[in-house]
Amino acid sequence: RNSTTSYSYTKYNEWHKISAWTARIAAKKPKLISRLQIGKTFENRPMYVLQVGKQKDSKKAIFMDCGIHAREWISPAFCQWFVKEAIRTYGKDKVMTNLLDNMNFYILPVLNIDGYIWSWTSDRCWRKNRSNVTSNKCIGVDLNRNFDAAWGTVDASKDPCTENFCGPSAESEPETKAVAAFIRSHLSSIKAYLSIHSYSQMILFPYGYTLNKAPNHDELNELAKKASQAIASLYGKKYKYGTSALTIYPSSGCSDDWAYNQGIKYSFTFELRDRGKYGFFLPESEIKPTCQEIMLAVKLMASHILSRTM
Ligand code: 0X9
Ligand code: ZN
Repeated sequence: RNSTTSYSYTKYNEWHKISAWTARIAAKKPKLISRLQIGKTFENRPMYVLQVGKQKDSKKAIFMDCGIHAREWISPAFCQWFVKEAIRTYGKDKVMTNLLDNMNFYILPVLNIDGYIWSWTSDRCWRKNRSNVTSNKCIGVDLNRNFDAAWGTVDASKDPCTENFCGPSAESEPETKAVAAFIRSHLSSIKAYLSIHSYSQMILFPYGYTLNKAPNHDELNELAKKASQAIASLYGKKYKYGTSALTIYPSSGCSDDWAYNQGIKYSFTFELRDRGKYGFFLPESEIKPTCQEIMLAVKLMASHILSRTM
């Protein structure tokens, strides 16, 4: 993999190519896409969200974060795929046309940009951001432990040298703060929060930090089940579904639980392919089928959410 490789939806793209792509696609489809800057990373890089939808001031929206964990490269690949497919099928596919006519998608293609770059240049297995305010000896906060949802409790470490270091305080990290501030300022429109990760093939919903059931547990479970069936209908891949705490493991400070507690009633985490054969090093040949199957799930969920929040 070298710097002469050009941008492709079926390859893993370096950050500078994804960044250029956000500008290019917004310029190419100004009626459907706007690029917003929601903040800056620890290393001062601008964080971009693509707003995708026909009406710029839509009353309904879905927020999707990709790349909160640096090494989960299939996640940013899916956010890029989603935007491409949305504009490609708008006006052709009934479901997508209805979605984009009636709601906005806020797509954050890479939440943890500094970490993503580090995973390309220095350590392919890097998970956290690159913040070093708390320690000279160890770098990085796990941004999916840094949200203000039972912060610093289950599966969160106060030791900066661990993979699940939750930071000195909730929202201590500029990346977390930028996302949380954006969500807070769009709470009247955002109906759903999707957080895209890998790997293990799961569809998770609140809570992660407690075994208690969420108030609308049954609806979330039913929607996750239908999404899982939609995924399996394409290539037969099995995605488990259930609450985070019971299905993957209990953990605190995650973006999905925080968003849910802000009143966003539809909050899901997707763990994409595979189940461990390649793990984070999913071959590029699996980008397309993975994105295709997850696209079905996201469209199904979005349609349900649109009809239920009319
Ligand atoms: O541990 C995580 O942050 C996620 N898994 S990963 O292997 N991609 O790191 C799962 C988060 C699930 N959501 C909650 N626990 N709230
Ligand atoms: Zn992850």
